[in-house]
Amino acid sequence: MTNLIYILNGPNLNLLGKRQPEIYGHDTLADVEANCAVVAKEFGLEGRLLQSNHEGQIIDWIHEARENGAGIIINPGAFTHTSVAIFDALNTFEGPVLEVHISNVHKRESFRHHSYVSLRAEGVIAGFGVEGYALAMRRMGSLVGK
Ligand code: CA2
Repeated sequence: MTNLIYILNGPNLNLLGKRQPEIYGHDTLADVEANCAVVAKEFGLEGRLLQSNHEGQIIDWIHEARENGAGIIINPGAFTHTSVAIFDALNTFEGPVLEVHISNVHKRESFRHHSYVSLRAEGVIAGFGVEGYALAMRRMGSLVGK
């Protein structure tokens, strides 16, 4: 049984901590990875954080997770609101899926209120800043950890 949790991030999230700190905060994806690693260890899990600006790459990683992932934490970025392809890929994954948004998407433009991924996710965290990732990892510990 694998203990690997994929932490997938979509377009523009490579800029985390570098642009628009008023919306997305000052922490970088490297900080997110470090915070998740601490929580993952508590539960005997390992996190693998990945980011891509390309939809197909994210789908390929979801397929990879089908082979060796125990769970997926995903912030699909803007693909959240547009991608039936990511939704379809997540539906081929058998473990738990948790959706994270740094900002409170429900307080923002109406086009951010709908998520294809939420139709698949066991849980959704939005508006908790980057802390949402570590909270999702804690929940993953309850769902699949030791
Ligand atoms: O709140 C979130 O986490 C989002 O998934 C972020 C997406 C947005 O399209 C979603 O509606 C909500 C945008 C990611 C942009 O990431 C940046 C990070 C830092 C600076 C600029 C962009």
